[in-house]
Formats: sequence, structure tokens, C-alpha cells
Amino acid sequence: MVALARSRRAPPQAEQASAFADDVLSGLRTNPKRVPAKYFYDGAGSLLFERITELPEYYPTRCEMQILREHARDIAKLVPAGAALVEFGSGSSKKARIMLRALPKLAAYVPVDICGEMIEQEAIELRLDFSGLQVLPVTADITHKFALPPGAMVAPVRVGFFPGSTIGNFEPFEAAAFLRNAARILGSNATLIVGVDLIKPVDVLNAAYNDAAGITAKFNLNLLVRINRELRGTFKLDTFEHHAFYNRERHRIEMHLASLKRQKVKVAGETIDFRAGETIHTENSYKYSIASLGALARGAGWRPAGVWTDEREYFSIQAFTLAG
Ligand code: AVI
Repeated sequence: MVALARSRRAPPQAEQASAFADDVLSGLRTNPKRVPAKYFYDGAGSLLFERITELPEYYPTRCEMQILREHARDIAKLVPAGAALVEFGSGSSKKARIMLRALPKLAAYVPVDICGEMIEQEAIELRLDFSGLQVLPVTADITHKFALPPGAMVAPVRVGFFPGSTIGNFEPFEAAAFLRNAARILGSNATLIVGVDLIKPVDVLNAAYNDAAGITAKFNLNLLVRINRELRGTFKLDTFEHHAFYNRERHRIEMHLASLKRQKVKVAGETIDFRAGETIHTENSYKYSIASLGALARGAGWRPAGVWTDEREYFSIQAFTLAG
């Protein structure tokens, strides 16, 4: 998923569509079958994810918002006056708003997201709410190298912001590549503030990805709806089931879609065979300790500079500065 040397901007729609077809077909041809988690987020998937963040069992968003609200002033001490705040995968900028309120001397806010339409719209509202702040949206895939706008480059220092534990959806080698790429993009003396879900009791983790209302199951199955619509798929939704469980050895929640019977499915004209019980692996959500994320970041050239958690230590905000 992470290829660091290519596009500066998000690829055009036709290119994105053919990447979706290529990734889905190659993932369904392999054993075990898999589809990259980034394809969850079409319009319906993004709305379902918003609903997940409000579920009683899904603690990460609530914990992170609480940490940000309680410690924004302290975290803000790591952001010098005149700095540019660069948010990776900003979406609706809901969490950044908490930081922006604590940063009256910030020169620029740079939301970076693959969904250009959303961040352009959000930028209009942010400019109204934070007068005097330059809001400089960049449409780009955060897992690739991209250029920052001149308004961010003239700031004496840039601070990265990557909330939401999205880093947990990367494989550890991809997370390391992301951290190295962020260092290159932000430049010397940079700081990086990352929201990371922590290792915790297994029952809490399993409940968060198996909610009673079945919204996470819908979110997972929506991937098949998307394949049916965009790639002429013939998946029958009632013949696949949502499976999510914590893998203790690898410190990750795994999400799968399990075929309830032996069957054939067509995708983009190609026939895919499923055994009864065979799964498509759709997502990993890695959980870190403060030490394990610190080690990963050190390997990418970052030095730990601060940690904030909620009182149960379910979630963390961790800050790093560039060594040397
Ligand atoms: C976006 N990401 C951090 C979520 C997570 O918890 O890994 C995605 C998600 N998948 C199922 N529920 C939420």
C-alpha cells in the first residue's frame, strides 16, 4: 500500500478506479484472500465509520477527543509561534479544531486528504471560524510523497498531526515508512503528534469491533456492496459474515468477511471461487504500547517528546521531534 516515491497529488478518478479493480482482483486471487482497508471509505463507508465512532463499544474516538480537550494546552507547548500545522488524513478536521483553539499564534493549518472536495469545503468554514489563520488544503495520498504549499514552507517549523490511530491500520513496515516520509515532508526541527490506540484487555478490543448494533458488520460488508457497484461484482451479501477478533501474537484486531458456503462470485468478469468458511481479510488494526510505538518512531529518526493518555490508558497521543 505504501509507495513513497510517486505522485504529489491524488491520482485522477479513472486512475483511482483502475487501481481499485487491480487491487481487488489481485487480492482475491491470492491465498488467503484480502482487500486493502483503504477501500472501505466510499460515501456510504465514510458515513458508517462516522456511526462507528459514536457507538458505546467503540472507545477510541471518545478517548482521543477527551485527551485532546484535557491536554490541548500542554500539547500546544510543542508547537512554536509561527509554525504550520500539517494534518495527515484530515477528513472533517474535527480533532484539529481542538488544537487550533489552543494555538492562537499558529501561522498556517494544512489539512491533507485524498478527498479534495471535503477538505476544500472544510477550509471555507475553518477560515470563517479562525480569522487570521491561513488554511492551505492539499489533496494528496498521505502514504505517498507530496509537496507542502509555499505558505507552509516559509514557516520556521512544521508540526505534523496524525490523529485517529490511522497509523494502526498500516502494517508495521508501512507505519515505519509513513514516519520516515512524514519526517522528509515536514523538514528539519519538525514535531509529529500521533493518536495511537493502546494494547488493552481483549474483551474491550473484541467488543469495539463487534458492536451489538451491527454497524461494524455493515461497514465491513459495504466493501462487497462497493465491489458489486463499481466492479460488476455478484457478491450476495447474505452469504458473507463479518468476523473480527484480536490476534494476541500480532497485537492487532483482524477483520474478515467469511463465506458461509462454497460458492463462485464474479468480479469485473473474473470468477472467484470460495470454500465454505473461507475469508477475505479486510483490515488490521494494530494496537501499540507507548514503548513499541516509540521504538518504531526512533527507527524512523524521531525522538519521543511527550505522551498523554486517558485515565484507563486505552488511547494515547504521542509526540515526537526530529532527532539531530
Ligand atoms: C480508522 N481506523 C483507525 C479504525 C480502526 O479502529 O482501526 C477503522 C475501523 N474499523 C472497524 N472499526 C473501525
